[in-house]
Amino acid sequence: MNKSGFVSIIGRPNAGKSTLLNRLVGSKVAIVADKPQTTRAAIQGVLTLDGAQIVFVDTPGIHKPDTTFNRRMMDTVRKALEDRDLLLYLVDATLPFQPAEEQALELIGKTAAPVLLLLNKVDAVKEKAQLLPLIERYSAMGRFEEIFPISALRSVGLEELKSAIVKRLPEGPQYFPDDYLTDQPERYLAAELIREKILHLTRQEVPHSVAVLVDKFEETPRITNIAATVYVERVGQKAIVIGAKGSMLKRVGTSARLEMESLFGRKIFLELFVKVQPGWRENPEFLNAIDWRSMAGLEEN
Ligand SMILES: Nc1nc2c(ncn2[C@@H]2O[C@H](COP(=O)(O)OP(=O)(O)OP(=O)(O)O)[C@@H](O)[C@H]2O)c(=O)[nH]1
Ligand SMILES: [Mg+2]
Repeated sequence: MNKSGFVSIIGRPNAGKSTLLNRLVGSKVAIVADKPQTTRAAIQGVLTLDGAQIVFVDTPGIHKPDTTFNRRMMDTVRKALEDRDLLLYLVDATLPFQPAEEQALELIGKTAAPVLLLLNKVDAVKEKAQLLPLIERYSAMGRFEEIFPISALRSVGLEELKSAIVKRLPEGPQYFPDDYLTDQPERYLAAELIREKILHLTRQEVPHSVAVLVDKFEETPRITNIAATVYVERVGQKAIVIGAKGSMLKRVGTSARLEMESLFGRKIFLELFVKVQPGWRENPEFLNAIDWRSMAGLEEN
């Protein structure tokens, strides 16, 4: 008998959802950064086990949207709550209960799927007793079937978690081949890796203002030629992303290229450009252009 199903990973920004997805599928499919709203689209990561296939869906952090772009992100989250076999609700357990968590909990209150609560980042919690008030607070809601303390970063508690997930999956076919890891095209992952490096190297308002579009993705027998444009919202941000004599853009390009070479298993030639696109977060055409699913005419799932 084979089991399979769709499992969405949800929670507040920065809880560690993308880190968890990468650990669960054993490969980097989603970018990770210590900045809220790193993930902007739903990303599938597929784990194929003996007799079971789990399609995880990583989602943007649940937040109060203030731009058209952020409203689209929240639409993505809402879609990822529909028709799921199971939801994983991730919380940063190094923090006391956050009032902002209420909005996120309200969303899952309206869904039908069973939910597991994952108290993440326990590697950074010195006194385990610190978890007790959180456990009490969340148990009292009566919405969670089970609570797992985990560390996505250090892969602690993930085997128990996988077993608990498989146990709850319905009987079903294997949807994807054994070696299938994600629904994202390499072209989109390349843009994401470039954005990740910028998130790591810049701060304050720059991360939110950055979008990356791959203009060329050309595979030749020896090398893949990639050209991408980094969009920012203001001239000052362009200066930051380029850096003195191009030093910042060079660091971004080199680290993105090295990671692409290791992930794609090929030599990469990467060219980066920086452009100012004022107000892109309110520009529907631009938002469609950075959303690979809408470009490919695909529905979100
Ligand atoms: N100490 C510790 N840090 C973690 C753990 N999991 C994730 N992090 C860190 O938390 C930060 C956010 O991780 P992400 O995986 O990007 O979080 P996210 O929930 O996907 O965030 P958004 O995409 O912005 O919603 C990164 O700096 C991670 O390294 C963990 O188990 N322990
Ligand atoms: Mg994320």
